[in-house]
Amino acid sequence: TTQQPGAALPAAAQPDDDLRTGNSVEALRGAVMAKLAYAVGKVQADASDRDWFLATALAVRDRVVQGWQRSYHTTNTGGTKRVYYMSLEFLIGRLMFDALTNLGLTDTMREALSGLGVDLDKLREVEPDAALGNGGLGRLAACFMESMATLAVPAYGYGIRYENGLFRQVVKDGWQQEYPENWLSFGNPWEFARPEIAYDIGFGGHVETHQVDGAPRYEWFPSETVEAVAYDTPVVGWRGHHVNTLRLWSARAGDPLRLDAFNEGDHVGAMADRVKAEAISKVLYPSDATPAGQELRLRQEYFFAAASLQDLVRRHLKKYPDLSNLADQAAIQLNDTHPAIAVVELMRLLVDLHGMAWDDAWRITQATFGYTNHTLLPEALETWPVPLMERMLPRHMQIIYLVNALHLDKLRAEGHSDVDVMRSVSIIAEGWGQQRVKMGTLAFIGSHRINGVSALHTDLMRQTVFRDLNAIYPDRINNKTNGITFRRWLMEANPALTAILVDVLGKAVLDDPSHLEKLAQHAGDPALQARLKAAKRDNKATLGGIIAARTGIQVDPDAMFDIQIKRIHEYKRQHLNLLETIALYNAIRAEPWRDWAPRVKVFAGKAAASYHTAKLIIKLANDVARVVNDDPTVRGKLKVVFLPNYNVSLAERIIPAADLSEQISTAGMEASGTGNMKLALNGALTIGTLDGANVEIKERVGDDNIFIFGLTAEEVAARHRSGLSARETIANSPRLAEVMEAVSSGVFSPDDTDRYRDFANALRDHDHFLVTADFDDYYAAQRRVDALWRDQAAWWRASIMNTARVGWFSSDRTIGEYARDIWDVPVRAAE
Ligand code: F58
Repeated sequence: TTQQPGAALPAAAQPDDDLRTGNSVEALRGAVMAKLAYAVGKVQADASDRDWFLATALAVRDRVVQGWQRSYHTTNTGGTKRVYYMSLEFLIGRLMFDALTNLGLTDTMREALSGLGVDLDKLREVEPDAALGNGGLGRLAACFMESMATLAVPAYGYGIRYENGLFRQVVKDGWQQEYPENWLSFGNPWEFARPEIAYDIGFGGHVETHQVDGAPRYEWFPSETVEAVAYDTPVVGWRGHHVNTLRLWSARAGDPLRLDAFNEGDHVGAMADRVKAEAISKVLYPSDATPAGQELRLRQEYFFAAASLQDLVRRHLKKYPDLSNLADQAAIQLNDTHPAIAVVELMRLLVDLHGMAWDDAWRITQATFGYTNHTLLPEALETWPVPLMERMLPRHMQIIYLVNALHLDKLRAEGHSDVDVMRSVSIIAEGWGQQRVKMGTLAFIGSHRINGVSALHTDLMRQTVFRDLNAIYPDRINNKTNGITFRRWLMEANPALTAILVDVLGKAVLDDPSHLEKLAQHAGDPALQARLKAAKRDNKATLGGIIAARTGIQVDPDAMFDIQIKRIHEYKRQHLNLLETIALYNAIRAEPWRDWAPRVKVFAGKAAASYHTAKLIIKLANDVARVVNDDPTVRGKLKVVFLPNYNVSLAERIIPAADLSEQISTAGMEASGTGNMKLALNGALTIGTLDGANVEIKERVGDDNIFIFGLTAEEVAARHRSGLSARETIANSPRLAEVMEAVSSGVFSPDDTDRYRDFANALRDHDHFLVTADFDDYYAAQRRVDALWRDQAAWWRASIMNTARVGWFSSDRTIGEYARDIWDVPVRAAE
């Protein structure tokens, strides 16, 4: 059809503010049409889904901005303390349904668009998934941002606006390949560029000392400066009461072009400085396999820490004459050690730039910072070579030495002398052939509170990595068990379940998840069970469609969906699951007539690009899938799927379709886990080890409603000390021996029979992650899962108990605890 020019333009009858803020079907429809015409520049007849998405997002954004400005005003005039959540990762995913849900506009918008012949759920799928994070740590930051807005905690998230988020995973012949994910290529309707908010960030150069009033003053003369430019994204909380800001920094070269060089014909060289400067915000987590990669990572850390501190100091000084009351006005939370250099930068700002006395500056710094630890794995604890620090941040290195010297002097004065203790609490590590700065120790010393992310993890922090520091400062370490935002992980991801919950429990459950507990009374109700089962079956059918589209594999929505979704890592033990899958496959083939509980095993997750074993595990999953899925004897009983390119949006589809949640890390290694919470909330039963937050999930859902197996953290530690051999374990388990032999000899890799030889031998020789030690117990637990599945009434009873009992894992509860115990800020009372 041909469209009359102008015919698609929005009705002039609509008053302007109605187009901006009106929430009726007509107002929203008019608003989207106006955006399509005037912001996107398209007529309806030519508009693609992407154009409609942009127009819709911009119309929704207008409605967010109102509350944003109100919140800004209230915070500014109220003189309330602000929270600054500093994180190198914000795994926010798609944002349209966050805004619609929290503003209560989803249904109205759906109706408004349908009047234009546009399907909101189709638009949902064209929004790029902002993958500005690797996994749990980044997603936690995103959930926290939403909960801080919900609880009206005045907060800024500070991070980096990576041009390329986490890579897009393509699986070719079973092998992972990485492709760049340019989420910004079609524009980002949620952000506001703030080119006027820009700070100079220095690198390199030298330090000069001069005397001021008889005392030395230090001045850093960087040899290079990069500009940090702000981009703001509003984060709207539940029911739209409060809106906070996620401020992400983009790197910009001071001078975009060396015009002299360009005019002399050196077109590429003329831009070299710019390329180097702007590399800082090019990619999330540059590979640290090379020195250049490590250096870039440290540049990212300092870049965003320094920009954020300049920003918050400027905000403070707009209101107060000096920085002496900074700690009363600002709480800065360090999301892991990645922003820990901020401790040193704040000292530099206070002492070198604002002339504050060292001791006062240190007191303020400590009172301002809190530090969250997310891992105890030694290989994941950040340390930086002193020579690199000295070259890149010479003044910071001096400050670190002084902080360390004063810290160790104070301990000596208090009577500490043990060399091992002094070595462990020193910020500088000797050895490995070179000195390194331990960022965890720096963050600990520079903070008034240090927290772990589950009860077990916090205990292990006290016993292992921070044992000596904890003995000296026993009040600093505290626990803050992670949580998830129920708006995204229940209401947006699983509208069918949400509708049932509202029906049974009343609308109040949307505001206060403690109402979920009442569901337990109905756990045995056959009618409720039937409704939930039907809703889950629909979710499984939808996921089945995605599986078929992406992999060509057909799955049966009536089979048990057994799900392991997370980064691929040996400590998370996807290979334990695969070995069990093979054992089950063998068992079914041996006795195909038995009444096996039909299962679909779904794996999804990305491996770090340079992590060879993790990539081999992906290949093994695909190899096992091919053999199992092609075998007619197990047809209808077992399917194996590796679903490529796991991300937040895919998680939103998988989680509501899960029956069984695999949380099978080596005990003591998974700090908390948060996928475990999302899956349990959506009614999946957990099979898991006593690790991370699984322990607390078990305490809440009850032993009958969870499948626990394997060594405890203590037993794992004892095993590691004893050095028990895996060969013996394998020899004692005929089932495991058979599986190991099959993998090792190439049963699943007939095209390359040596493919898994070394991998199998590594399990036989070291098995650091105790896959073999836990195998038999895991297999037995899986057979208990089968037995329960065969009793569907009992299964659904347990499923309901999971949903009913995990309300505590709301990130609103977690943020409430941070606000009370670490930040000392009030939160908005529940409705
Ligand atoms: C995760 N850490 C923990 N790190 O593994 C998980 O148990 C916990 O639930 C979660 O944090 C939230 O507390 C995590 O995701 C990373 O992604 C690192 C980021 C920096 C590069 C190496 C991975």
